[in-house]
Amino acid sequence: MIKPDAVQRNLAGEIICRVLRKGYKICAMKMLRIDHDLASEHYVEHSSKPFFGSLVSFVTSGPVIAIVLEGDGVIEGIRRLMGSTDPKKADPGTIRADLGIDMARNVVHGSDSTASAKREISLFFEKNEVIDFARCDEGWLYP
Ligand code: IDP
Ligand code: MG
Repeated sequence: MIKPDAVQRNLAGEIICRVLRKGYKICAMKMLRIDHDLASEHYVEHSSKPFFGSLVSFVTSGPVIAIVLEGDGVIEGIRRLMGSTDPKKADPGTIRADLGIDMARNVVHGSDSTASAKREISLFFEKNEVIDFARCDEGWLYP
């Protein structure tokens, strides 16, 4: 997910470009304004943390772009492209190090496991909104 700070700063193209250049496929994408309930559900694992309130208000402060990606090892791969949660500690060359400002304004969210990806995708997308490339012509499978 491209967070509101990145949408506001017109960084969405740069972020999507990095992800596509790596070879991952976009299976679904939508811009939306997350409401309080969806944000709370999305970040439920952090509901007891002291930063939960500010996290929810930040992620609901403006539009986000939710994206479903496909690719070999995509979950771990995207987390590597994103870099550490704190942009100040993230490795140079990662999205968060290069574009992020601080813990809140760290420009992107990425699912951290297959289970959380499934859960999060279902919060944002209907099944028929997600492209299944395996059901497209062979040429679409891999570049
Ligand atoms: P992640 O986004 O790298 O998976 P998580 O630990 O899942 O990091 O935290 C979710 C989001 O909550 C982070 O991206 C960050 O924006 C925010 N966050 C995490 N830890 C802190 C903190 O200690 N202070 C403020 N915000 C935090
Ligand atoms: Mg996380």
